[in-house]
Amino acid sequence: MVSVFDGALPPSVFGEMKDEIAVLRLSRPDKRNALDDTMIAGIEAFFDRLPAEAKAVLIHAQGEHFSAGLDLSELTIRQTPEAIAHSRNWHRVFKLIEFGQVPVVAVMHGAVVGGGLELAASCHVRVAERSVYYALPEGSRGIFVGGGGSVRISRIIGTSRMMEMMMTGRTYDAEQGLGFGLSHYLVEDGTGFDKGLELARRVAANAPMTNFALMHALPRIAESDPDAGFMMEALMSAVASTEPEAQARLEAFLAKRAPKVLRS
Ligand code: 1HE
Repeated sequence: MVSVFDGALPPSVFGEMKDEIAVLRLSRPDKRNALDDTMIAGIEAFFDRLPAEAKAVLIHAQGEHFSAGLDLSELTIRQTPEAIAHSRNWHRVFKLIEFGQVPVVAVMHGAVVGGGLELAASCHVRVAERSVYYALPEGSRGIFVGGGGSVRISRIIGTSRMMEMMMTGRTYDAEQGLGFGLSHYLVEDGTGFDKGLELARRVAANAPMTNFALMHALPRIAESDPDAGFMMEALMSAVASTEPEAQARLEAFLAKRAPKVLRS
């Protein structure tokens, strides 16, 4: 079957549709999915070409590791303006993930390191297989995060823990990462893709306006001053609840046609 992504992506990034879920696979296992400029451009092309029927995205990776981070061979002999442009390019592409059209689920395994963790942090729901470990080895490489990590990772685990992680070069395992929110789910090795797909399908079944509010309004409300935040929440809530989709769902519940919220 011809895919909307055919011919548009480099060999190191594979894209396919699984019904209404767009799946992106990091496919450079020989280099442990180290992210070079071509892969970053491939991720951008994938998000640029998301078909209208895509209701959620699933990102996962081929090989033993999710990603070894920035391709360090690209860091040799660069001038400062070029280095700034490189980081700003990652920012632009990862913003397509965080503030794009649809929610993104990441399935991680093995090393989730440096820029690989920055990529995962720009996704909305994260599943970790037990083999996962997290690190920010920038400190020991003499560099600094450049893919949005100082904003996104510090927001997830706190500035203090991120600082310590980078200063000492420590790694955290899957259980610890679950505790800090680096993943939302911890599953057995080999089961992450199925779990991620199940979650992506669940997210895709939400009312589109709810997903829009969660992706675009919630993070901004959380970072605004409380007074403006409460106002923005009231507006967003009014927009969502007056949508026909919301009205239909509320009516279904009141008519006892919708599922109850039960302990899982
Ligand atoms: C790479 C990279 C890379 C592997 N850039 N080529 N990231 C790091 O500091 C992590 C560096 N990588 C590692 O620590 C290890 O490769 C792993 C623990 C992830 C995997 O180990 P292993 O034994 O399975 O593989 P390997 O033999 O180390 O690597 C296989 C090949 O991938 C090898 O190339 P080959 O040509 O010799 O086969 C490695 O050189 C290559 N490779 N990782 C380039 N990262 C926007 S700013 C973000 C800043 C950062 O991300 S800093 C973190 C960088």
